[in-house]
This record gives sequence, C-alpha cells and structure tokens, in this order.
Amino acid sequence: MAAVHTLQAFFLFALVALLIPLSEASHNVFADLQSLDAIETTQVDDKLRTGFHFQPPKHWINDPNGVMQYKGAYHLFYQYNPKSAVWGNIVWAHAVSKDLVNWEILEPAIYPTASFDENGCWSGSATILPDGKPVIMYTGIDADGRQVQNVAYPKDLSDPYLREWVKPEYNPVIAPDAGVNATAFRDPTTAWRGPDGVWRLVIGTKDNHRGIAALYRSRDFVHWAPARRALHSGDTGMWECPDFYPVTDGNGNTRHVLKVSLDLTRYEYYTFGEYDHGSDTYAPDATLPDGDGGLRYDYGDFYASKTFLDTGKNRRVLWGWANESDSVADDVRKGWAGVQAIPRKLWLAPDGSQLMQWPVAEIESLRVGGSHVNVTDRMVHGNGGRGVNYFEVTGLATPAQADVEATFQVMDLDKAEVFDDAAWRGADAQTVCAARGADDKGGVGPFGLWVLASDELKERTAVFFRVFKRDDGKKHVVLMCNDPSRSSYGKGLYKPTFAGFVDVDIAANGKIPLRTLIDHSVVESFGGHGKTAILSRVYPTKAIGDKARLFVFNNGESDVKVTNLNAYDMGSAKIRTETETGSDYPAQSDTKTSQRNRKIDI
Ligand SMILES: *[C@@H]1O[C@H](CO)[C@@H](O)[C@H](O)[C@H]1NC(C)=O
Ligand SMILES: *[C@@H]1O[C@H](CO)[C@@H](O)[C@H](O)[C@H]1NC(C)=O
Ligand SMILES: *[C@H]1O[C@@H](CO)[C@H](O)[C@@H](O)[C@@H]1NC(C)=O
Repeated sequence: MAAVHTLQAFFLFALVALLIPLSEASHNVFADLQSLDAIETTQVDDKLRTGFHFQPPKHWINDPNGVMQYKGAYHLFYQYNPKSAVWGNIVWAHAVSKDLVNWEILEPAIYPTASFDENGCWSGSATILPDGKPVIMYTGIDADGRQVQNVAYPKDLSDPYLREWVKPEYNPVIAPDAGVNATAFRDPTTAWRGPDGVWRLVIGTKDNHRGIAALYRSRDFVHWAPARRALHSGDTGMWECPDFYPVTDGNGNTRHVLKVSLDLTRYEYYTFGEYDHGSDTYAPDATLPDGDGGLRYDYGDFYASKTFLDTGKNRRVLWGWANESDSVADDVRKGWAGVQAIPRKLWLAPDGSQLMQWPVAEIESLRVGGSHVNVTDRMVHGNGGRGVNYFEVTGLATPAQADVEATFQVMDLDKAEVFDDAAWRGADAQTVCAARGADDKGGVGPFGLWVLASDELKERTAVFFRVFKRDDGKKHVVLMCNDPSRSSYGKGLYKPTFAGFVDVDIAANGKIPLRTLIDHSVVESFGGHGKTAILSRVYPTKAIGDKARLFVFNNGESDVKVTNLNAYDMGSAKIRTETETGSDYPAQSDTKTSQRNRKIDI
C-alpha cells in the first residue's frame, strides 16, 4: 500500500522520464505502476499464435499422448477436438518429426470406432516391445460411459510414419473391476518389464479423496490383472496422467520418478525414490514432500505431461501441455486453443536433490544466424529506494519470438530482506511472489527481464528473481517468479503470479542464470540452469509482433550486473499438415486386420 502511494506521488515525474529517449545507460525511471486501463473488448490477436511451440493450425488440443521415437522419427500424439477450439469429440491427433522442432501433422491415429471407445479416445502412452515394435494403450470411453483401457498396434510397420493404427477386437484389455470408480480410471503409463518378464503399468484413479497410481500386470500385453497393492497413493484427489520411469544419479544408482497430475489443483507433482521390482513397491525419498506441496516440473501453466526415452540420443524427453489463459469466447473466436511446451531434456541433478530440465538442443537450430545480441558486464544499478532501473536489449528483429540467455550477478547480498518466516513459513513460492510482485521494491531484486513489453512499457511480463535472507543471515532464499499482472490491456484474462524456489547457493558468487523462450503468447523460462521452470501464457494487445520489446530491469536496492546476455531471434518451426482432415474417418476396427495383427504382433 505504502509503495503504491509513493509511486502515485512520482507519477508526473514518471511521465516526464518516459519521454526521455532510451540511451545506453540504465535508466532510473519511476515506472507508472497504475493499473492498466483494461480495454473494453478482449480480442486476442491471431498474431499471438506461436512460432516455434507446437500448435496445429486450428482447434483445441490438450494432453501429449504416446510420445516415442521409432526408427528415427519422433511421434507426438495429442488430445484433439477436430471440430472446434473447445474441449470435446476427443481423438488422438498425430504428428511426426525428425528433430522435435519441425512437424508433419498426419491424419488422426486413434478415434472412436467401437463400443470400447465410442464416447472418446483419451490419454495414454506408447511402449516399445522387446522386438522393437510399438504398442499404444489409451483410455476409451465405452458405450456405458466407463473408462476402459484399450491397445492399438501399427497396421504397417514398414510405414516410417506409422499412419494407421489397428485396435484388436479383444479390447478393452483393462476394464474397471468392482471397487474401481469407472469414471475415474484413466491415462495408462508406458509399460515396463521386470526381471521376471512380466509387464507392469500404472493407471490413474481415485477412491473418494485418495489419488491412486493403480498397478496392473501382464505376461502378454493382452491379459492384465490388478496388483494387490497400488504402486502409490495420496490424499490429493484424482491422480491423472501418472508417469513412472527410472533416472540415474551422479553415482550411477537408479532412482525411480513418479509424477502425477492433480485434477484438483491442475498442477503436477513428482517424487523419486526406491522401486523394488520383486515386491512392486515404490518408496519416495523421505526428504521429498509427497503431496500437493512437493516438487514440480514447472511452476506455471504445464499439465498432463509425459516423458519418453529417446534411446538414439540417450536422453529422457518431457512433453507437457499448456492451456490458454484467455476466455472460452476468445478461443472460439480465434479458432485455436492449447500448445505443447518445448520438449525438454530431463535428468536427475548430480547432487540427487531434484530433476533438471532444459529445452532440447534441437530448438537452437531455429536461432537465426547473424542476428544475435550480446551484452557483457552491464550494471543495472540499485534503485536507492526509488524507481526501477532498466535498459532495453536492442538489436533483435523479433523480440516477440526470441531465445534469451542471461546471467545476473547480485553485487550486494547484504541488501537482501529478511524472509518473513512468521508470514511465509511453509508457504509456497507462488504465495510469496504474489505478495511481493515485480513492481514491489526489494533489497535484492526483483530483477530480471521484462518481455513482450509495449513502447510505453505499460504492457510487460516480468520474469524475475528475488533473494531473501534467513534471520541468521546465513542461508538465502531465492525465488523465481513470473508476474503477468501487467502483461495485457485485455480484460477477462487469467493472470496469476507463478513462482518457484530456486535451489542455488547464491552466496557462492552471487550469480544466477535465466533462459527465457519468448513466443508471442508463451513465456517459458528456466532458472538456475534448469532447476526451476515456469511457463506462462500472456496476450498483449500492443506488444505484438515487431512492436514487442525486451528489457532488463532491477527494482531492488542492490546493484545487479548482467555478466552476459545472449539473445537470439528465433525462426518459425515448420508445422505442415499432410492433408486437411474432415471429421469422418475410415472404419478402423476391421476384424480381419485386427486378427492378423494380433498374430503378428503379440
Ligand atoms: C467416481 O468419480 C466421479 C468423477 O470424479 C465422481 O463424481 C463420483 O462421485 C465417484 N464415485 C464414487 C462412488 O466415488
Ligand atoms: C559475447 O561477447 C563477449 C565479449 O565481447 C565474448 O567474449 C563472448 O564470446 C560473446 N558471446 C557469444 C556467445 O558470442
Ligand atoms: C488453464 O486455464 C486456467 C484458466 O481458465 C485454469 O484456471 C487452469 O486450471 C487451466 N489449467 C489446466 C491444466 O487445465
């Protein structure tokens, strides 16, 4: 409140300061912190479609499905409404790529055809069988509205695109038993095979408020039986889109990761720990919070994710869906909704404390050669308790479609404010950042980037850090935040502050790295070399296309040095549609084909 008051006093001053042309030095400008005057109608501009995030030309998408690599091609299936930009009529759309960047969209691979999926083909996963052939298991909504699990096999393994998929007549392979809630039983994981030769997989379900990763076993991928005990469960409501896979720590030990998407919070949480193949038990490490306050892949808009093992490159790759933050009416008007996050390489931190993520290296192939901006050792002075200092990063042709890598160095950590333990003990980072946003002056930070900023700087999305110290002054708390509260003049937008803690020893050298992928309506950021990720959707009305600008700001008392900043214009991914799809597909469940495939494949 007090801060707002002071700023109002400086309002006139701010107007004057904004008229001064930008020059080399960082500015001390009393940025106008009045709220944006919302414009009357939100008309989300079609120029806000993404350039290098995966999006089909139109309509609704959600969960990534069946992600895999097969004979050198990457496959991305995804939940898709072939008729409109709202959820419904769900099929498995299908895209293939050689590089995870450029895609060819094929005909949908799986769509309702039989009693076991006539009301929808929902999420699922691919498994590569020991002979190298892939199989998909997905959730079908059957004639009775039950959620059942079905398998599908490629019709022609010599087609490198695996365009056609066949559903054997013996589907469903897993139906909800008595005692299982048939309308909360979905999203089978990739299967894994134990030393005993038995396949296992996990299905998300719930019992009242208890979320469950239900375990099923099979010898032949046809007959499946529930294990006596679930792999894991928790008091956090329905568990959607579970994922379970091994990672290796710095000492070559195998740990297992369990991720679940919580339908109640619409966020994802993970733990990792010990999995015992003999007893089929999973015990998360005792130090990891196991619930809805635990570790997250992404502290922003990122849901229903799924990983696959990219054997060719010996890496695990993570896909996740980001929904829109505009209104349903906007989605209908613009004709599209939903994007996939940039696929991320995922691994366990060498110290074993958390997972790390980084955009797959292939995405750097879109960096436009020759138009790279490089800033070194540039100081952004502390604000001395007054206005915010900033400088513009100039030289990019397309700051609305860019890849920015920066390292910030805090010059005076002693200026860090004391972390308010009384108010914030046990609070998540989002609560702290919502209370102390980008425009709230601090000791060390807020400092970071203003992206998708308009000429008068009124529209801007802040991606920033803020450092606090504990009472004893010994340990610091580092927060990474995404504050979209001023991202748009548009009305009716969902604009929560997203935030995560960054587990870095800031006292070591004061440095903290940030990478932000800016893509028109997506701001996807990685702090601490991949320790904390935040994806946010924003819809500027002025900072669009070549009108968007990029700044570095510091609204704290401590000076901050940009030791280096490299910004790249990004080219657009080629996302081609093989044929325009109508809403009628050929019959898929052909008895003869199914039976033939059944003999060949199983
Ligand atoms: C089953 O799940 C549905 C969907 O969440 C819920 O509405 C219903 O109450 C559940 N039924 C039982 C018996 O728990
Ligand atoms: C940026 O500029 C500095 C100093 O001029 C140079 O040392 C560094 O290699 C450059 N970085 C890149 C990525 O070009
Ligand atoms: C994305 O949209 C916002 C705004 O409508 C909702 O609040 C989120 O819950 C939703 N996220 C997911 C994962 O569905």
